[in-house]
Amino acid sequence: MAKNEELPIPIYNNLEPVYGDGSQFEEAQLRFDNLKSKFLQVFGHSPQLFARSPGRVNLIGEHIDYEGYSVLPMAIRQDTIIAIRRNETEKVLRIANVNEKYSMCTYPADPNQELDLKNHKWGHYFICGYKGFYDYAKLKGVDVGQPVGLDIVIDGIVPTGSGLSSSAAFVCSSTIAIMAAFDVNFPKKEIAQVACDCEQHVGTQSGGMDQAISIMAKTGFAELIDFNPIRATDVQLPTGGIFVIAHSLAESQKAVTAATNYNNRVVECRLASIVLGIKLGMKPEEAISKVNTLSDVEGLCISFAGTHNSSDPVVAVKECLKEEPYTAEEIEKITGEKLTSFLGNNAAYVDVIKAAKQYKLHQRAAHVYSEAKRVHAFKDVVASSNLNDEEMLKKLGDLMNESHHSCSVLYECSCPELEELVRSCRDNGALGARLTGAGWGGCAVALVKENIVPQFILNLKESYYQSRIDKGVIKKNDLGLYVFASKPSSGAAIFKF
Ligand code: NG1
Repeated sequence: MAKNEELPIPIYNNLEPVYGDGSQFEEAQLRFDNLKSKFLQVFGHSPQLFARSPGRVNLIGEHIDYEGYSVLPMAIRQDTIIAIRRNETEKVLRIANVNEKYSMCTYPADPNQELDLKNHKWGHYFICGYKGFYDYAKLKGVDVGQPVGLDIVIDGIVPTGSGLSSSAAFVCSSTIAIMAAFDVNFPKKEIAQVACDCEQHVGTQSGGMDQAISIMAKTGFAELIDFNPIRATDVQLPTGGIFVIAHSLAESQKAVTAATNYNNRVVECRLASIVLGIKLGMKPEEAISKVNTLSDVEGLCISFAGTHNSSDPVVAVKECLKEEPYTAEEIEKITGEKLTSFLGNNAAYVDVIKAAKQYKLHQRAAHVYSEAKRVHAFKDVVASSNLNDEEMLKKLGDLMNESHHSCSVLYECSCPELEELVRSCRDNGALGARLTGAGWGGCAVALVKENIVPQFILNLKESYYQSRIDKGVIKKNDLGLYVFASKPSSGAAIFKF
């Protein structure tokens, strides 16, 4: 049987395979009906087809996908649905949204257009998929003819700025919808890579986790996602534990803060890996041209650790990178080259260099290597035959707590609200809790024993949310949108009714 990642995106003629036959099905039915009416109302004709892709919660492995390391997320039921139709008469892309908050965006039907990143618009995420589709069709030698107009309506229910990957759900569903509108389909692993690469048009130098899980998820399983090439391995979680997702209510504006937060960390990791390479024997020119990520120099770090009777790359980090932050000048002295000269060909990196005052190479590298280990430890616990479910859950919770500590202290991607929320989850009986996704706001994920989930959520409402309801930050009736239990859901799909 072909592996999941080798298969094309499934095409269904009814909602059941994705949404089951319970209340989720009814909710989906309503959304699809509504989307169809909106499409008819805005464009005066019916959509050709629909595509959907889910958000995700990352269970462990934060900020390491772009360093080439495996991560362990699961898809959530919240998704983005797109209705699409080719429009041969008008050569424009008209992108509407069922949510009135987002007014219609129009773009030329030109796959070579550049996105205006200084003027961020919600429709940009669709254009990422549009550009990605044309680039990939060209690469594969698939003739899709001259660009035509597209009419699109979007319905996204993955909360934005929450670390649950609303952006990837949007980009993946866009990419798939466009492919389906042109009657082409590719293996899931290729689409995941295309969606990952093309999301970079919006300015973040993201890794491939979100797109990979959104495309390849399977109901009932978390997935261990490996990169280069992208692969997904099913991970069956132990029974008796449930993941509860809770929003800190601090919005994480990843695209807007990229230069000081997300992309800054990508650059710090790149610099850490180059400096490690040089300190461990590489020539500066060689390190600059060959080393891109911390995984590229892991072998050198492990060899070094071996001389200290260890196999832990963090030993090399401790020995070779000072704890005090580096200035640009200090790094340039080691590399013998200006940062702008070897990072200058990437506009996002240039923005980082302009904004950064110092670079915390030691801390970022220590986080990445230790977090990469925790992912494997998590997978090994789940696969272990010597532990009962109770013992497994306890160990998984401990790993999640360690991951949070590392994100917070070494990677500095937490924020006061997330710290309070994670503490509150633990105080209310979670076996483990951590920030999830990019951080700097957004959600926490807590591992909770199944039999206490309702009480846990009630207590969390009292301890974390009530004061925010009182201050008018959220409405009491909307609480279900901000804190909910989640089971592993299915991945991307196309619907032709
Ligand atoms: P979110 O939480 O969706 O912003 C981002 C990146 C991931 C990964 C995590 C941190 C995108 C689309 N996704 O996720 O690739 O690096 O941060 O682990 O930028």
